[in-house]
Amino acid sequence: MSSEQQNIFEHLDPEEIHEWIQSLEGVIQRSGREGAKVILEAVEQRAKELRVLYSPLPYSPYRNTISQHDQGVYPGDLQIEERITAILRWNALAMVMKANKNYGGVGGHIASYASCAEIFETGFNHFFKGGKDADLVFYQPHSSTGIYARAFLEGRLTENHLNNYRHETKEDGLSSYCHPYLMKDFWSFPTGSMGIGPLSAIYQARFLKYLENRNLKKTNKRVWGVFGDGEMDEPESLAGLSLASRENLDNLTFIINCNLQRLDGPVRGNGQIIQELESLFKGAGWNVIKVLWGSEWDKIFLMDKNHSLLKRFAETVDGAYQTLGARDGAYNLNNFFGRNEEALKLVSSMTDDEIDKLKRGGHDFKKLYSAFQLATETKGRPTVILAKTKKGFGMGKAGESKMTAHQAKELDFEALREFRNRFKLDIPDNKLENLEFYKPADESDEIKYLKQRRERLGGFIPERKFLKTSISVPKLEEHSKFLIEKSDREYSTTTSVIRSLGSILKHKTLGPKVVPIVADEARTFGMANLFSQIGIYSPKGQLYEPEDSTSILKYLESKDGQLLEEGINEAGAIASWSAAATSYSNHSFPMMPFYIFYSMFGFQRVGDLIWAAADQMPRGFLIGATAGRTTLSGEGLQHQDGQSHLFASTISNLRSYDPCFANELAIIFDEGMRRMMQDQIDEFYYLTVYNEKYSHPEINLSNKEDVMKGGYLFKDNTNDNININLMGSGPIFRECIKASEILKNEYGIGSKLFSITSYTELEKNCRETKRHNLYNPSKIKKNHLEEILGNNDPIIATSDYVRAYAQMISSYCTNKFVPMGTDGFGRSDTRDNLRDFFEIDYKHIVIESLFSLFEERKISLDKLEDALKTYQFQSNLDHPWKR
Ligand SMILES: Cc1ncc(C[n+]2csc(CCOP(=O)(O)OP(=O)(O)O)c2C)c(N)n1
Repeated sequence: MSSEQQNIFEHLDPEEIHEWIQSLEGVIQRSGREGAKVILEAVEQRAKELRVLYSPLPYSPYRNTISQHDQGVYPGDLQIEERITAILRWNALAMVMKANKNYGGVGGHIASYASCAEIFETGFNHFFKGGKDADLVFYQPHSSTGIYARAFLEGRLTENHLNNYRHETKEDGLSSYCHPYLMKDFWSFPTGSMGIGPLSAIYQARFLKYLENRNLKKTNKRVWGVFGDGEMDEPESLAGLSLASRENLDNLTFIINCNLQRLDGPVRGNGQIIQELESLFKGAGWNVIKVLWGSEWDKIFLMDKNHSLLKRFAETVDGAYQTLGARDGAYNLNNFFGRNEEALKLVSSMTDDEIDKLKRGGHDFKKLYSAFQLATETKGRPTVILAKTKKGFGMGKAGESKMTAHQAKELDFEALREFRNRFKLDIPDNKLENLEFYKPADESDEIKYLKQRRERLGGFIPERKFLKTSISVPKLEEHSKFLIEKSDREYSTTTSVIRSLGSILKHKTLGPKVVPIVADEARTFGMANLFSQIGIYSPKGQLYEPEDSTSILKYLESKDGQLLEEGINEAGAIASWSAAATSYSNHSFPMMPFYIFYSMFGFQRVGDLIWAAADQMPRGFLIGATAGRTTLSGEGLQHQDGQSHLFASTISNLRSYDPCFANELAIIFDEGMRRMMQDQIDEFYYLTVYNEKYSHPEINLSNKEDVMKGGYLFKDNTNDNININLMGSGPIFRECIKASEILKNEYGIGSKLFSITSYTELEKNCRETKRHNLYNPSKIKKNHLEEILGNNDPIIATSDYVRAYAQMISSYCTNKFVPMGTDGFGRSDTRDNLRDFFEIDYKHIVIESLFSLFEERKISLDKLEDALKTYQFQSNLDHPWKR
């Protein structure tokens, strides 16, 4: 209450306030709480209309959303579940301690899982479905040990596995966090990089609805995401919240493990993260369920007629809650209850020990169960459960609620004994000291119960298991027919790939599998015709008449629309792409996403999301359009991409290409589709396409293999005297063609012209050959570069990307190698001016060629100096990358 409000409040007639409260209580007696709610909502609405209430508090009191009265009966066996959880806690802890003891320094965390063991066990025993229609669960990464510990009890992992936690180069090694690439049968979603899990979970839930609304596949799957409260600071964690409610994703539940701590300390020392998150999620339209206090608090709440507890909760900030959590009952009595006389009276009959045992809601199965249950029953919107927990719960002095909890990797023997006693574990001292894993016999109640529960829910999770389904791909001549019909028409590679996509979309079996995705750039890339052809996905259909309704290219939104228009949201678009690209593994239902974006706003902008997608072994196309530092002529520094290929080259299951001509592009597109969809190879594709228009040669399938390997001999312009090799990728290859003619006509120098479709793929081939030769010196092979070269003349290699791109292949041949590139900040100008500025145009290719031949003593200094005069280079200026 502000001081102004306080002042008004003090001057109101207390009797009047009392009467209002009494009449509310009367309504509750007569019409129940639901009736009272309806009346209050009507009053609130009127108050808003009269501008009396215009910004009611965006959060509710600091207590459980579900009252004890509404909680329902717990359907599980609490005692057994508690015993199982205790065993899991122990094995998870022992795993980390052992790993650090045995092979030191590999890290691992104890405190995170300690805080969310009950959250996971509620899910595993009662909600997370397994089997054919398994739910998609995102696991808080630092809790992976608890998930391994469970799989150990289930008999899916052995003691050997647990002994090799974080020993990932070993065959039985368990990965630090949830990494599908490293444990292909186990994990499905990587969550190690904070923020990516929440965003991905939302788009996975949305993709399930997309499949259903397009009548492709109906499932009963739900998406669950367990995330840390600290993780919610990441912009990506929050980026998809409004989409989730806008699209009514009632198949989605987040459980935020609010242990009020992150790595360095409290999440919001001076605030209340739970209230903050409640406002955020509520504002975004989510159903919010708070699980703050355990069952031991129920009786105290019942006695608290004047809400003294709520008052104390409201005035206690997270930093204080953490301290209270770390201290004993006596401290809590004095420093929490003791600060309010009424509150103190409520616990007057309790001992310090009883006060110490007052649990937070996130450690109470009954409270958690009712929240999970309500989440599954909520229709029309997603639910977030804000579960208040304690970081390092059970770690005692070694970590419970301590500032240093996150980094704690061991407990001393005394602390281990305390831990054992607290959780009533049947582990003798010697086994405790040796950190022996504990597994009850198969016929024990615990193991039987745990297995029964999983059986009832369909099977074990996490498990990455899917049916392999091959989708046939039409012949190249069918989907890119326009390339076979000879035409001198000039068009860009962007137009070319969109035309191929258009044909694929019409294909009977593959067409419906395509998921075109844009981030508000469809018109930029000439895809506006797709709006009406395949429709824009919108679960609400189209509730308005579009402005262009009379046009055949009208903006058409529909429930079964195919195109995903993600808005100006590259992070969301890539998460959406990942969901479609992993449909083959998550739903045994392959789809082929095709996300086209400004290449500058791809890897650079959302590189970590692409990295996480790669971890999931996606299948699909990423199309970096308006590519190149100089080919995108007008947009300037933040738009002109000269580096994405370098980022792309670091991802091993990504095949990236930078073709110049439409025929090369069609070959790559065709081969990519065939390999991913038909042959089901775990790789994905990044293709850069440009907006420069020029004519393209006819398709020549004899080059197909070389195109895929990264380059081929485009034209042999050599003579019997002096020669050079000119290599180029993307539209800059055309500068090489021009340079080749000038070298021939004006300087009598011959050249071999190599169209490089991918320096990255070429480098991979060379790298592999090099390794083969290293281990097989008697069976030396030539790499693809040497095979196509067949000479030892100098190589001038260029592209519309930074020099390092072409340079990747420089060490794999003995030829003198001169890389050229567009290093430096981009800027707006015409293409010609930019290529001149970045010193990659035909003139600079000519001069670099002459210079390297001069260095090889094949041409004279006079000839070189004449050429320098001809072109009048601005050698007095700084290098372009410094300007
Ligand atoms: C993008 C990113 N930044 C930083 C980290 C390092 N990191 C790992 S855990 C952690 C704190 C997590 O806190 P919270 O989400 O509250 O989880 P808790 O362990 O407290 O349950 C941080 C900063 C990371 N993994 N990813």
